Amino acid sequence: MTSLLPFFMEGEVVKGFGRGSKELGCPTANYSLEVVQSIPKDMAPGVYYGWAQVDSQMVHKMVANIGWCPFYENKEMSVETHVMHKFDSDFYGSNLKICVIGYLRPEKKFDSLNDLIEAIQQDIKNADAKLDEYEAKVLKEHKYFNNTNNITV
Ligand code: ADP
Ligand code: RBF
Ligand code: MG
Repeated sequence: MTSLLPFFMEGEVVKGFGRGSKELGCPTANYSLEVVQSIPKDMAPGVYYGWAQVDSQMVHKMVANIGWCPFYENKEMSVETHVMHKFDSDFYGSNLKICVIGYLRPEKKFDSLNDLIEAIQQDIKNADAKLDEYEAKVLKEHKYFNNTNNITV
C-alpha cells in the first residue's frame, strides 16, 4: 500500500534459508522473524526498491523481497534485502537499515528456478533506474542514515 511508503526498518542480519541465493548471483540479507513481524500488517507482499546501509557504511541501492516466497512456499513471512554493491565479505551480525521507497511487482510462483533468477535480474535493473529519479535520491540523504559523508549546509 503506497501510503505506507517510504517505510524505514532496521535490525540485525541473521542467517536466512541457506538456499544459496549467493550462488544465484543474488545474496539476500535476512532479518529475524521478530523484526519482520514489526512491519505493518497491511504492507503488500512483493518486490520493493529503496536504500540500504550496513552499520555506518555508505548507503547503497537495494531491492527487497517482502513476503512468503511462493516459489518455495515458506510458512513465515520474510524480508530479504539484496544490496546492490559488491562487498568484500559477509556481514552477518551487522545492523542493516533500509528505506523502502517503491513497489515493483507482486511475488510470483515461477515455473522454474531459472525464471525466478531472470525476474530478479530484471528487478535489479528496474530498481537501478527508479533509484536514479530525484524523488528517490532525496531519501538517500535522509537523516535516518545519519550520513556524515553527505552533510549539506
Ligand atoms: P542466507 O540464506 O543466510 O540469507 P544468502 O545466500 O542469502 O544466505 O547470503 C546472504 C548473506 O550474504 C548476507 O547475510 C550477507 O552477510 C552476505 N552478503 C554479501 N554481499 C551481499 C549483498 N550485496 N547483499 C546482501 N547480502 C550480502
Ligand atoms: N521468491 C518467490 O517465490 N517469488 C518471487 O517473485 C520472488 N522475487 C524476488 C525478487 C527479489 C529482488 C529477491 C531478492 C528475491 C525474490 N524472491 C522471490 C525470493 C527468493 O525466493 C529468495 O531470495 C530465495 O529463496 C532465497 O531465500
Ligand atoms: Mg538470504
